[in-house]
Amino acid sequence: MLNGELFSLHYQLNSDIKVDQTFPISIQEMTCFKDRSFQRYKLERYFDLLDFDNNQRVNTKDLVLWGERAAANYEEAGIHVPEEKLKDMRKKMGRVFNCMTIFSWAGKNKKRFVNYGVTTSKLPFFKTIFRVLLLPAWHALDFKGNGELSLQDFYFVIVKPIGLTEEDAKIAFQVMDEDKNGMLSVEEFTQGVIDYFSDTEVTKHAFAYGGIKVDDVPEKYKECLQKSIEESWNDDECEC
Ligand SMILES: [Ca+2]
Ligand SMILES: [Ca+2]
Repeated sequence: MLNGELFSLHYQLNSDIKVDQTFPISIQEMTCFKDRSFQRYKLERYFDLLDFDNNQRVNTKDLVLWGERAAANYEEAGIHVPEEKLKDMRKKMGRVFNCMTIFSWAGKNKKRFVNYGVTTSKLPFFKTIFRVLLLPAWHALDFKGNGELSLQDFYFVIVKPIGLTEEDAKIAFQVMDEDKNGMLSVEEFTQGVIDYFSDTEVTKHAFAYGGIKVDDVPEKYKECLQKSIEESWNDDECEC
């Protein structure tokens, strides 16, 4: 039965109800030997995007700079960001980063950052904890105080500050706007970010930080990624 593919478990709850359930668990998943090369690629890419000052480490400075760039984008568009909001952002972004990286320990270099990301993503309750930690960052960057982001807000706040384009913003927004109402809720945003960090296979949230070049990803995932792009980033499973 354990042949490296899927296996089925047939069991009977009682004499009247028969359940035939297929568990989509591969041997790799059961034994924790998942191929994490695509997840590692995404984490390395994120590290490079976040290392604003290009000093091969990420720390609170980078994160605060993210918020300051976001505020500057609003100012440039004629939308004033009050000084209190900026102060609040600096405080919250610093705290968020310290919590997420054990006071910048995990951001000391790319290798450590990636290993830390992979290891923590395997922990129980990772998604719940990550979601809780992301909330203050969301509020810190919600300069307009709307509680949700339009495509333009998303571009100003998340995408442009990390050096990506409007096209990247459209791609990322499309894959994260789950209910297609043209606005990004905190739930949609946090789910996209969490999946970007933790999914080991190609899912639509691999594009949560914009377009990914097929040439850049590990060989095994190129075909899946190409398929996902051609099919407008749907989330159907793809055998890699
Ligand atoms: Ca840096
Ligand atoms: Ca939405």
